[in-house]
Amino acid sequence: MHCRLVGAPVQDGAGRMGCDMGPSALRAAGLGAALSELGHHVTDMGTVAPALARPGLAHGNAALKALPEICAWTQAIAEIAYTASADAMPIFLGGDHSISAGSVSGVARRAAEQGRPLFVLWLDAHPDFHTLETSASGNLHGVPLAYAAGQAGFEGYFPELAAPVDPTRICTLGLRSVDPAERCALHEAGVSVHDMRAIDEYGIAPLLRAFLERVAGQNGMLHVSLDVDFLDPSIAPAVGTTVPGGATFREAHLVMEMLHDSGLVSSLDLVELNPFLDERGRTAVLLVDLTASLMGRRIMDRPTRSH
Ligand code: 4U7
Ligand code: MN
Ligand code: MN
Ligand code: MN
Repeated sequence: MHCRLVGAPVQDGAGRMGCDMGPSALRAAGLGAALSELGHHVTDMGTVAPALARPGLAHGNAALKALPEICAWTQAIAEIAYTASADAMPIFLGGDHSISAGSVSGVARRAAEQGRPLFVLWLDAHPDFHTLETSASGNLHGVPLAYAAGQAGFEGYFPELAAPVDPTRICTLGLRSVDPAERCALHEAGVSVHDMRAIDEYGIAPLLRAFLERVAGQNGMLHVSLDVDFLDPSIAPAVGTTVPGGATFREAHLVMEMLHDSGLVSSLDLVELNPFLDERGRTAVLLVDLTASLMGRRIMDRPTRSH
């Protein structure tokens, strides 16, 4: 596989500073080498340069922070996502989760052009399904999934979507912090929601397997968006929005291993890593190891594998 690393050092979408160091930490933790060792061809495309922010872009929701800046980043990241996905699997190194407004919309444009449905797996404690109107914190890392899914209210601010993702092709896994407006919007849009309670009750594997069967059945492409806070804070402290009760080390690796075996993943975000909050790089190393599992590292070969 040809992987293209894209650095997206955005921090203005999060409530705390430090996510701009995420791409550097992931590189320092050995992401490129881990992929090469698995036999992949790796191209590091460097760092996205944001378009110039449009001055005077104001919104009725006065809580919104850095709206012109995030709109400009979204434009630039969507462009590179579209280009990078032409001949390779892009891996977006965040940056806070607002970068996914660009990565998802860019790969969605590519999928639409290829006539294939795009599915999105959102691994996160939060659904990030706020609109510009409903965000109370004003932190724009809380809106990217709603934007990419074509929810109303982004027009005139965020770039126009070439191809909105059908909300019924989105699956969120690991939720444990959902605001009332998001709960309502997710339900109305028909997003598949598996919260931590569902994971506890049924196990993570059957929930993911059902989604992957749906993607495979429709010959879909699959974008995976991994927010650090999907993971339990005890194993992944380097994130500004910790929520207790997240995925365990083995649950997270199992998700990645199953994704690898599915052969369906066509693009990936690694987001919300805040190296300023890390403990000697352990969260960055965990993200590299999870990516390695997604890209084919395995404990033992599986004799039952049929393809
Ligand atoms: B992340 C929140 F209120 N919903 O809007 C908000 F709980 O990318 C959190 O998933 C958003 O980390 C978290 O600020 C965004 C809050
Ligand atoms: Mn998120
Ligand atoms: Mn989150
Ligand atoms: Mn977060």
